[in-house]
Amino acid sequence: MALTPPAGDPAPIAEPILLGIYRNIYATRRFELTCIELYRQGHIRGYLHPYLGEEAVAAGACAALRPDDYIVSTHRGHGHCISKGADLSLMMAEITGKATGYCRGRGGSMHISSKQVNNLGANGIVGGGIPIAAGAAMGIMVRQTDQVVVAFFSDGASNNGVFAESLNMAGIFRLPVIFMLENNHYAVSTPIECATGCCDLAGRGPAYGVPGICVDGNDAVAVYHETLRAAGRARRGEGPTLIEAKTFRHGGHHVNDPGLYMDPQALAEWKARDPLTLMKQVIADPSKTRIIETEVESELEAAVAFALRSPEPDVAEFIAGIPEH
Ligand SMILES: Cc1ncc(C[n+]2csc(CCOP(=O)(O)OP(=O)(O)O)c2C)c(N)n1
Ligand SMILES: [Mg+2]
Repeated sequence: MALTPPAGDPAPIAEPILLGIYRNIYATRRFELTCIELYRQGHIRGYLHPYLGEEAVAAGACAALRPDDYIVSTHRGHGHCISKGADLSLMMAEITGKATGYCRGRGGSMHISSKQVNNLGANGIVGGGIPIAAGAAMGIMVRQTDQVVVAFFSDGASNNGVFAESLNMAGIFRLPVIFMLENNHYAVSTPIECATGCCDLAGRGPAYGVPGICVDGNDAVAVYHETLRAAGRARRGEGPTLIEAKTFRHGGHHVNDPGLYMDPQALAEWKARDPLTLMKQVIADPSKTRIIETEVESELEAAVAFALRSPEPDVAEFIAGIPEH
């Protein structure tokens, strides 16, 4: 399979970018653990799909983007939103269904979106965000700006028809879109080996004229470099890229799924390569990571307090209004 080989010797990353990546991995980790706690206490209802273990994909990818670039997210989308720069208080209020949230409490965890940070939205429909990203990229092409769109989605979504249709369209029109396939090796309880006969999903890209690249999704720095390269190609009018970031969930599909079907040895191996630990090793200065951790903890504490004291949406206005932020 003709995959584009990983390019060697990327330029070193400036320290503020590395610290930003660490901040987003740490913030996502702590945000997800806090959400699980709030779910157990009954403050969050419905489904909750933690991004635990996959944080480096969003943090690495979004660090390579500009504020005016777009992302399209998934049902497992808190990490994408945080890494694109979202406010933790407005996110927490949204996820707890409060009127002060990003979408006035109407979206919740699986439909959070934010005009402020150009997050075109999470999506409860698996694969539903992929054509939205291609459409947004078409809009960029028509407006002739040099923005890019990153579509996050996972292995299960890549077996849906919309994946093929979107890659085909992106290949034809050379759309400025990056397809970020977060291969966490499961779609609910179905392991990837039972869902596809091919081993590298990035290999599907060249079939549509889209370069396909595999990257270690637990290595945020590697994800950053590949995204930066793909974004550069897109901005120069050279078209889309499919990046397969290989990673693993640290638990079940959703908060109430103990994940007993997961291969314990694989889980242990991936946990030993925890993206948070790996990024801490890259920074290699505990005094710097400690400052970030302290800042995130107080932001998170304020976010929970804000969400819990915020009012529920007014039922009388339920069908009126669009997201404010
Ligand atoms: C179109 C569609 N089919 C099925 C579902 C039910 N469903 C919700 S999550 C999920 C698994 C998705 O797997 P994957 O795309 O690998 O995402 P991951 O959960 O691994 O992030 C399924 C089948 C859905 N929400 N939408
Ligand atoms: Mg998956």
